[in-house]
Amino acid sequence: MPNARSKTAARKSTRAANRNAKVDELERDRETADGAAMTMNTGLRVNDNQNTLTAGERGPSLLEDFLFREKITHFDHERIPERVVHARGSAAHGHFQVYEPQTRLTRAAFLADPAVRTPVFVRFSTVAGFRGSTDLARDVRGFAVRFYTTEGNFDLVGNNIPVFFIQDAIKFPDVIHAVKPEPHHEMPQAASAHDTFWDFISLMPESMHMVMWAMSDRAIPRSYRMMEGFGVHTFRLVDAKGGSRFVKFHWKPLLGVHSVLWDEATKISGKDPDFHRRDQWEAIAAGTFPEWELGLQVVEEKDEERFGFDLLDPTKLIPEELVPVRRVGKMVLDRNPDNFFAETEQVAYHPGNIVPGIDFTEDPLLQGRLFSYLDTQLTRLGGPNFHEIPINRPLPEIHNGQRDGFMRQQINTGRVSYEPNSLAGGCPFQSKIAEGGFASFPRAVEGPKLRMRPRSFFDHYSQARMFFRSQSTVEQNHLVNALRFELGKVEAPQVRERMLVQLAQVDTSLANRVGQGLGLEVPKKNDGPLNRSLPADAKPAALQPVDGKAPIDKSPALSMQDTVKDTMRTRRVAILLADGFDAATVDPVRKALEAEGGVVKVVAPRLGNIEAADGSTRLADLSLLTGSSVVFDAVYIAGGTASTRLLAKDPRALEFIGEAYKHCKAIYAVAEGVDLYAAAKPSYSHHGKPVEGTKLVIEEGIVLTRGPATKAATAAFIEAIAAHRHWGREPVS
Ligand code: HDE
Repeated sequence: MPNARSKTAARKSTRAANRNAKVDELERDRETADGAAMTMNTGLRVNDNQNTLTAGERGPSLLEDFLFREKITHFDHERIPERVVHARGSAAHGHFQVYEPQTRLTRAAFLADPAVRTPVFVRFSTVAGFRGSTDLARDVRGFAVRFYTTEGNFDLVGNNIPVFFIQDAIKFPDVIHAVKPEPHHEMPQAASAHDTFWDFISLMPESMHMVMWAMSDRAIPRSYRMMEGFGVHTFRLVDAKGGSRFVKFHWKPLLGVHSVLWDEATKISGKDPDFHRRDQWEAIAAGTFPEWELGLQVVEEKDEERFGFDLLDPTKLIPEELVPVRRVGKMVLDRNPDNFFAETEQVAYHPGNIVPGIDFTEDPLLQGRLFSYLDTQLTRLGGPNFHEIPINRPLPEIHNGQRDGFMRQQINTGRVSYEPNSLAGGCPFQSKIAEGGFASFPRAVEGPKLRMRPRSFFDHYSQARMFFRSQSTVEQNHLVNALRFELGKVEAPQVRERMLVQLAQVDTSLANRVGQGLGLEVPKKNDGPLNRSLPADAKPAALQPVDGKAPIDKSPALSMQDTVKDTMRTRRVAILLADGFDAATVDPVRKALEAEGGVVKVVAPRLGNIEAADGSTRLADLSLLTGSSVVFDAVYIAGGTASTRLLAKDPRALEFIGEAYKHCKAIYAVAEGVDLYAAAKPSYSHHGKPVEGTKLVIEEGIVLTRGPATKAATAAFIEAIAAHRHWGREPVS
C-alpha cells in the first residue's frame, strides 16, 4: 500500500533531519538485480532467455511462446509520447531549506521553519527540440522545481527567462507551432532560426521583450548550475490571517550566471550534445552540488499600480533596482535519479500544484497554464492515475473519492466513494483553514464577459529596450549577431523587413546594426498593422507606452557582466601535454586547480599513459580526438621540450589552443609551453609581444611565463578562470 509505506518513510525521515523524505520514500520502489534470478512479470523463473520456442531445431516460431510474447509486447510499448514542449530535459533530487521563517508573508509550512529540509525534484529542459535534440540549442530553458512539502506538492514550474513571448495562453499553440520544426518537412530541429518563428514574432510586438532575452547569451547557458530561474508570473503569498501580497519567485545560482558563445554552442552540439545533462550529472556525482538561493520580490497590494506596467502582464519583469530580490532560502541538488524514465520522464509538473500560503493571480497566461498541464499529462502518462507514479506521489497520504481508471495502484477499501456520507463516518472529511485546508484568496472580481487584451498590457517595447540597453557592449554585440544569424536563416524577405520594423521600436541602433548584417535598410515606415490579432483601435501608434516610460531605463541586474566572478568551482580545465612533458609543471598546478574545486583533465595526442621526461607517467583522460577545447573553460599548457614540440606539430593541439583563445577563455602556459602557445596563437590575436625570461605576463586572461609554474602564476590563472571570459580579446564586428 503506497500511502501506508510513504507515511512510514516520511516519519522516519522527520526523525533524521538530514535525510531526504522523498528519496527515502522512493526506496521501496527501487529495484536492483544483485544476486537475483531472472523472472517473467508473473514471477516465473526464466530458464532460457536466448532462444524462441520453435517447432523443431530449424522450424517456425510457436505462438505459444509466452516468454517471447511478454518480452516483445513490453518492448513494443516502451515509449510514451514526449512532452509537446520541454521534451528534452534532465533532472535531479535535492532539498530546500529556508533561512528564516517567512511567516510574516505566507503560511506555507515549507517556508516557515529553517529546521525543515523539504525534498525537491528539479527538471531542466529546452523548449523547442525533440527528446534527442542538442542541449546547446538557442532556446529558453525550463526550470521546474517540485517541493515535496508536508502539505503536498508545490510545483514552481519556471524558466530561465523572467518573461514570456505571449500575454494570453490562447496564443501558446501558435507560438509553439511557429517555433517547432516546420510541419511540411520537419526542419529545423531545436532551432528558432527559420521562417515560421520569425513570421509569427514579427506580427507579435508583445514578444519583443522575451525575444531580447532569447537572442542574448542567456539562451545558451554554460551550465544549468549557472542559470537563473524565474516563476515568471506574479503569484500571491497569503499569510495566516488571510492577508495577501504579490510575489515574483527567483532562483539565484551561487556560481553566478554564465553562458557560452554561439560559436562554442554550435561546436558543442556536435562534440557533446549532452553537454548540460552530463555537466549536471558529473557535478552531482562528484559531490560539487548545484546550489541556488530562492529569491522573493514582494509587492504589497497597495503598490500594485505603482510600476507603470501591469503586474499581471507576463511580458514584464519588476526591475530588481525597484524591488530588491530578498534571498530567503537555499536549494541544493545532491542526488542523481536512479532511472531516467521512471523519474525524469514520468515526472508531471503542474503550476496548479500549490500549497496553502501561495496562490495564483489573474495573469491570463498563468490561468491558461492551469488547464494545460493536467490535460497534456492525461495523454502523456496514459490516464488519470499518474499521481500514483512514485516520482509524482506527494508525501502526505491521499484520500478522496477518485477511484478507478487505467493503472490504478491504490486499493481503496469500503463502499463509499462520495461525500457527504454517513456510511464511512463522514470520511474523508474537509479540513478547516486552520487545519491546513486550502482556500483561494477572495480577490474581488467584476466586469462584463469579454475577449480583450487589457490596455495596461499594450506597452510592448519599454522593457525590451530596458533589457537591450542594460547589456554590456559585448552582450549587445552578441545579441546583434544572434539576430543577424536567426534572421539570416529566414528566407521570406517581408519577414526580415517586418522584424527590422519591430526592432526599430526597441532601439534604432539595434535595428540598424541587424539590418546592416542582413544587407537591408530599416524600412522608414510600416504600412500595415504590426499585430493583426490586437483590437482594431490598437494600431501601431497605440502600441507605444500608454503609461509613460518604463520606470527605469537600465537595470544592471539584467547584465551577466555584473554576475558572480569570484570562484572557479566546477570549471573544467584541460592540461595539454604529450610524451616528454615536464612533470614538475603538471602536478602542483593540477593540485592547486583541484583545491579550488576545478575539474581537471589531461588531454594528450593519444589515450593511455603519457611518459614524462623523468620517466614517470600520467594517464590521459581524453585524446585530442575525443576532447575539444569547447567542452573546457580553460587550458593549461605544460612545460617540457619534447612534449611541446610534439604538440606544435599536431594541428589538433594548435586548434585546441586557438579556439580557447578565440572563445576568450583563460590560458596558462609555462616554460616551453609558451612556445606552443605562440605557435598556436591565431592570427587575430593582439598578444604578439614576446615573453622574455621568467617574467610573468598576465593580459586578458592569458598567463604566460618561461619560468616554472609559480604559486603567483597559478593564482593568476585561477583568477582568470573565475572571471569566466576575457571579452577584450573578442574581435569587434
Ligand atoms: Fe509550460 N507547458 N506552458 N510554460 N512548461 C508544459 O506540460 C503551457 C509556460 C514550463 O520539466 C507542458 O507536462 C501553456 C511558461 C516548463 O516536465 C504543457 C503555456 C512557463 C515545462 C505546457 C505555457 C512554462 C512546461 C508540456 C502558456 C514558465 C516543463 C508537458 C499559457 C513560467 C516541465 C507538460 C517539465 C511544460 C503548457 C507557458 C514552463 C503543454 C499552455 C510561461 C518548465 O502543459
